[in-house]
Amino acid sequence: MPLLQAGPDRIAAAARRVMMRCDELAGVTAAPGSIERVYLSPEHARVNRLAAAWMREAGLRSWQDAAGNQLGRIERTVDPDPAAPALMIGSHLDTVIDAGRFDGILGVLMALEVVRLLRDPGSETASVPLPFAIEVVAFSDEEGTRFGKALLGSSALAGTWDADWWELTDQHGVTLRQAFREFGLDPGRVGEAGRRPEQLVGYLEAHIEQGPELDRAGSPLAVVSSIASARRFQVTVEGEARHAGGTPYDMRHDALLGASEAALAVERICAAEHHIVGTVGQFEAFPGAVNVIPGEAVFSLDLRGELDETRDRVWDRLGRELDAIMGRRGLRWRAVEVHNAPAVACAPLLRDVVAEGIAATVGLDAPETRSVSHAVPTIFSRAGHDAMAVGAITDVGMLFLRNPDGVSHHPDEAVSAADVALGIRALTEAVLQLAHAARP
Ligand code: HGY
Ligand code: MN
Ligand code: MN
Repeated sequence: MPLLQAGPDRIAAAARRVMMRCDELAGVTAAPGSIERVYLSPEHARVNRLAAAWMREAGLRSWQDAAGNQLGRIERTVDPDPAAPALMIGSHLDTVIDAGRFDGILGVLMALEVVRLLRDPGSETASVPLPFAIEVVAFSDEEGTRFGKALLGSSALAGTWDADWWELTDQHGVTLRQAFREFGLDPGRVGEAGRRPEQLVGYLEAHIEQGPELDRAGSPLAVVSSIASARRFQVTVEGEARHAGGTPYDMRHDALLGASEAALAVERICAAEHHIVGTVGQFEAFPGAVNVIPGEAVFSLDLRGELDETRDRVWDRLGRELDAIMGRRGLRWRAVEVHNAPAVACAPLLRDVVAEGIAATVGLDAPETRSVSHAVPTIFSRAGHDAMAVGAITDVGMLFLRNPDGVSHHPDEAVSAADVALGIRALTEAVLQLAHAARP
């Protein structure tokens, strides 16, 4: 029995507001004509101010934490207590370069609409007692675009910040420590962003699917089962720079060709595995002169898998393959790991309430004998999310929305207002189902 009492017009208006705000946030960019908003940038500060204003307008108390995450909170209606544990709902506001306007942003804005619906004095929903506080979170760096290490904002909130990260540098050589200070944050106080498990009831994140499964299945929504484990490396190949004209092939140690063979080996080896993907997204050759054989090549490797073990086995296999390639070409190679996030399973209770929310929204009647979770589309997320970091301290659950053609990390990223309306209804219903299950 759905707990959310809100007419279709109310939900449609909420979806329109979300779509309008996605467009507004898309205009906050370091690169006019495209979307680029990285950690600790002026654009980050601007969207935090916007998010804070929207949080306050929705009735939340709002603050920026010691890692630059923007948060808002409403207290529980049952025995209000500012120290009461909170259900956290949100996603991230940072982007990749030349990004789409929904990755992360949609989840933050949908969370705000959930709170508006829960507090809507006109609706029956406001009468459902809330046994936990609700916090909306806009994480500040999920992508890792600026410093290479992803999930910095959510890692700070999870209390898993690593002091080694302070020396990470961006493309201009600015360290994370310097960028913190320039943004107005104190590196020595980043620990204050950390939350303890007992402060949280759980974490829910709505996100566009960054793949084509829902579109192919004709389903608007899905519950996420688990989130892929990820490792990121920077691989350097060293050969010998020589004259492009005078050097015969039997004397060449061309780093670019070795790295190119390695990139093709990544595709060949990962494609032969189940649920493993490897991507070379950055590739540079040095000295980068048209008439010099590249003496060095550097490329990124983004390696993901459903299980840590299979992902690590493939990494070992790739290492042996690179040894063979570089040995044959008289090259040397090394890899520096810049990111490592273990696979995270979504919690059964949160999977169930998200499934209940979807079922109530799309009208799925689960057979009595089986939990509704079995009747609702369920997806393993190959994309990484802040939920991976937050999973270190609390249960996590995710709701996916259909993304036509599955395009993401690209300006053509899309979601329909109709699916956003369904997503808002499902997410709100999930929160109400959780409140109902948690009632004293
Ligand atoms: O890379 C990812 O999977 C996420 O979009 N940051
Ligand atoms: Mn994202
Ligand atoms: Mn992303």
